[in-house]
Amino acid sequence: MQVEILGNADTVTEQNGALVVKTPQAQARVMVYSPTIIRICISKNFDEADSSFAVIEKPLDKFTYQKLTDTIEVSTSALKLVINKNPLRFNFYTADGNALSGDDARFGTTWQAERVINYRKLYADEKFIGLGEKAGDLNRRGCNYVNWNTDAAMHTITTDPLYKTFPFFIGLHSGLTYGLFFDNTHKSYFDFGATTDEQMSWFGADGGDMNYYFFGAQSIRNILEDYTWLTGRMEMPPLWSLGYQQCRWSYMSANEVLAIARKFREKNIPADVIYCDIDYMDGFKIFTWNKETFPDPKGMIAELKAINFRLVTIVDPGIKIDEEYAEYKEGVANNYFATYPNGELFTASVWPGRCHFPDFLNEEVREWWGVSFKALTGPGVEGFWNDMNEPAAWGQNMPWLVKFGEKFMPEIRNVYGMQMARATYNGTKRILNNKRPFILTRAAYAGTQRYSAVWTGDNAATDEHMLFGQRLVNSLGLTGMSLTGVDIGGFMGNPTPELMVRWNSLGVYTPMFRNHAAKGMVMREPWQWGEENEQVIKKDIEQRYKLLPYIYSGFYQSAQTGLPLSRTLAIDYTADENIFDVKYQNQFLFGDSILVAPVISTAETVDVYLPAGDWYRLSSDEKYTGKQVINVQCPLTDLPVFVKAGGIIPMQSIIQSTNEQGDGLLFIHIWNGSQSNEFIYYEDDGTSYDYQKGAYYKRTIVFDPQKKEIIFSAVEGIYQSKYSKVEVVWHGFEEGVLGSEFENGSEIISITY
Ligand code: MIG
Repeated sequence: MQVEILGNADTVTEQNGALVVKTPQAQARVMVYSPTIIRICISKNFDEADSSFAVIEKPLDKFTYQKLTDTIEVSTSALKLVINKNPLRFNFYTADGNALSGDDARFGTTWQAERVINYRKLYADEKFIGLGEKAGDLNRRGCNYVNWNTDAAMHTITTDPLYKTFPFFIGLHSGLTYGLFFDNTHKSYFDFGATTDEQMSWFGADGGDMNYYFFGAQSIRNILEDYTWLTGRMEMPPLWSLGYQQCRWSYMSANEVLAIARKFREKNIPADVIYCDIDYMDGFKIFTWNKETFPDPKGMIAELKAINFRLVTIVDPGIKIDEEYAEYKEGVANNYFATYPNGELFTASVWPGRCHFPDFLNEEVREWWGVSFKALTGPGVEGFWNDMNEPAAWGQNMPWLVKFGEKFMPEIRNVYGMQMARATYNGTKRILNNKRPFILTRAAYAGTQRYSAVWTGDNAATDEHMLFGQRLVNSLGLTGMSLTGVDIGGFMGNPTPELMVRWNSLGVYTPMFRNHAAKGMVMREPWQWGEENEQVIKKDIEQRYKLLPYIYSGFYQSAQTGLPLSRTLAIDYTADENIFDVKYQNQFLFGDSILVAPVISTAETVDVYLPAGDWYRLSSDEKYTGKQVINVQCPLTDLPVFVKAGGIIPMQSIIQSTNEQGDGLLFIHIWNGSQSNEFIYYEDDGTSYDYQKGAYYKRTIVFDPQKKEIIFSAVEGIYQSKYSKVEVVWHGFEEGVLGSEFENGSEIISITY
């Protein structure tokens, strides 16, 4: 096999706003998307359609560059790209000349047959974070990864690849930050200096173009904002999806579903969601119900609604080969399924038996899939769980000649799940009229945040999986995915009661709080762990419900800026070496002000690293000084959770579900500190899209310790808050500061203390 190395620039021209540089091997196009985002696409045959599943923005029409003797320099207000012409290499600098990242001078971009690889300079102190759902440590330096969406059943904490593909990472060195998104759907590779004698890092793919976006903003927050500007942000999720979710493979009948839901209400354990896994269907045929065990879905869902439960049902992509089955007949008649190159339908076996697989890359197929959800929305389902969409079948390896439209499996696999989620989201959104659907998907590609939440697949009931899961959630947050979760309690195996309790307490601080277990595992509901544990689990779930005003505002922030709810400490404490220590790497900020230290179930005390600033333990208000390791008690009743000094956390009284009106009291908790702080409080009806037409309630709460003042800005938006009274709750202030209450009007309120 030949190696081709990108050679000398022959010509430099301008075409539709792009700078086009031709070499004997390929042409490179340089496009500027914003002052901090520059795209390079090196291709042997550039496709003028230039489509992307991930990117939703277009390049600028014009940008500034300068042709010099040996180089071309592209300049924006933030970045300088120096293009060496002979041979063609790309090097990025900040506008003031600090080297951010660039090609390895010897190799740069290369091809070996269809495989295209970019070799890059590696800095001695360079760290790498990102890639979403990937095994390993927070700092990915010295590791290598493959993106190839896989049904990773029985995976361990070192398994790679897993279910999803997010070819986006952030590099950190010399006090600088940059991001790189490789928008290529083929099987891809990332090597962060794993086996190059510290000489290079590299990434590439089995086919397609060397097509990447370089992000040069000088903070991780700004890089995430840019990345989610480019690939889109999540919409406001339905509020009910942020409550407690009870799942199992499977609640086997309508009676069982109802009995479980009723038991939550009898026991006064808050919950919002119950799931039907695959057994609700008739022979695993998607969009059907088992007539014996679920004889009256509409009646069942009406009963669930009457006690404020929502139902989420699973759908898999595989459509059973069955002449009596509408979706099979329609799919065959309209050529909606993946084929072999000779036109025969591709068949593989999965739960329903022999199946065909919808071509979700085809718009018409997505429309058809979307409309088919009427069988589920008709009886009242509002949440749709997309499983097995890597795509999975028994035996895993679908042949590479399977065809989707004009494209083949090697190019499609990594986006198949995302396109299924897209079809599910767009379809159900339309059918549900003005109601927000909840979509959950297992497979994903960059940009999936626009359509769906994700969970991390089949984990196991061990302490190590619990900690690993938190790392996955934190890392998914670095790729635009904010509404994420793991199977709490562990999918495979049975947790000890201690692990169940501990994991549930961490679930309170997981963006999606869902308890799930595999078939054959012991029952997992909160009351299965003995009376005493039940009370602890209940109290933790209640804590989740108290925090919902804070959590919902946090998702508003995700929807506005792309900042995730669960944030690795690397986002805000990038320069602090200690946060990368494997001992502390699982710690995270949950929203702006809460720091959580995950801890195994058997520990009675744990070392926690508190970054710079002052911190209070949430459960006791005990105060600590940061930039040091503290050792704290961590009984199962008290996960180590801290609040940043100056933290502002809106909370509500306990409710049993988000459908309840509550007592109308909004508590604004404030922890004293020397630094001023602000919090954007956001509220809307939680279920409709009216917020997009102004029906929201938003105000900025400012804590100003210099002026000893707390200011609630005037309210923006026309939504009437469901809280009629606001009460400030003071933590760490001098004795004598009393509770301050006011009617929740829309004017500015200032409270001095
Ligand atoms: O082959 O639907 O990850 O959450 O319970 C297993 C049954 C199929 C895998 C999912 C899991 C789900 C299970 N599914």
